[in-house]
Amino acid sequence: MIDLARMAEIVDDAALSATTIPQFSDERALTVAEGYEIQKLSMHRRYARGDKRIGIKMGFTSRAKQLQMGLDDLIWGRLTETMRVPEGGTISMAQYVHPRVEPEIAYLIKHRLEGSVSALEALNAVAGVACALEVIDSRYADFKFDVGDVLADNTSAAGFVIGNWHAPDTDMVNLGLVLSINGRPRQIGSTAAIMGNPARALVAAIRMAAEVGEPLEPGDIVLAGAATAAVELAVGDHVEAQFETLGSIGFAIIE
Ligand code: OOG
Ligand code: MG
Repeated sequence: MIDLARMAEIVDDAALSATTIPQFSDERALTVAEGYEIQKLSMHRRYARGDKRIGIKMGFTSRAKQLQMGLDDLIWGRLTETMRVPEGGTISMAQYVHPRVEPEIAYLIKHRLEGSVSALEALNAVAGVACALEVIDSRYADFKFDVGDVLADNTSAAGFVIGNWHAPDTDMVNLGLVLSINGRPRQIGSTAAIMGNPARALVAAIRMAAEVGEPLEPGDIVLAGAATAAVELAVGDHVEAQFETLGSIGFAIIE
């Protein structure tokens, strides 16, 4: 059996070269702990190349995503500087395998927070809230994985766009949103799809990051997880998401 460091190298190489790999679970299912350990080791390889962790992302926080992917464990992954895509910018298909986009909510952390906190305490530690789009790109063939696989693959994290920051007391519980591609609405939903209230995803993020000794720090970004199913992207697509109160964001895909 290959060791966790070797698996970290395999997922890291796949992400770097935008190529697919077979699921580790084809051989033997990884435990959740092993999945997170491989994720950590693979992210350390990225940091060694000069990339920097700038926050975390939550996954499977909505029923829509759980149903689409057939998994219902709450998961988290690390966001890095090179994943950030400017609002209104472009991404190059050459850097991805089979990217998808999903509408999310972002929080900007104001003070360090650790452990078990209430939603109110969590929101009091936030400097701003924004609408966001996440680009996910599983390194596994056919975008298929089990929970250990997806944790090892940094929960498919591949890019994200953040809209303008709004005041932290902006009501985020039930904001309507529309995700359109080339002007055609493809997903319609509400921020309430994220655990009934996206602040719950923030609470979970604070707890899970602290559990591994990487508590959220001032300036960190937290993505609360997709409110709808993810939509496949193709070269030439113009993606636009409109969120009630928070505004619109978008990007385009070039070759
Ligand atoms: C895993 C990542 C899930 C979300 O927002 O639920 C996620 C995947 O679906 O590939 O980012
Ligand atoms: Mg996501």
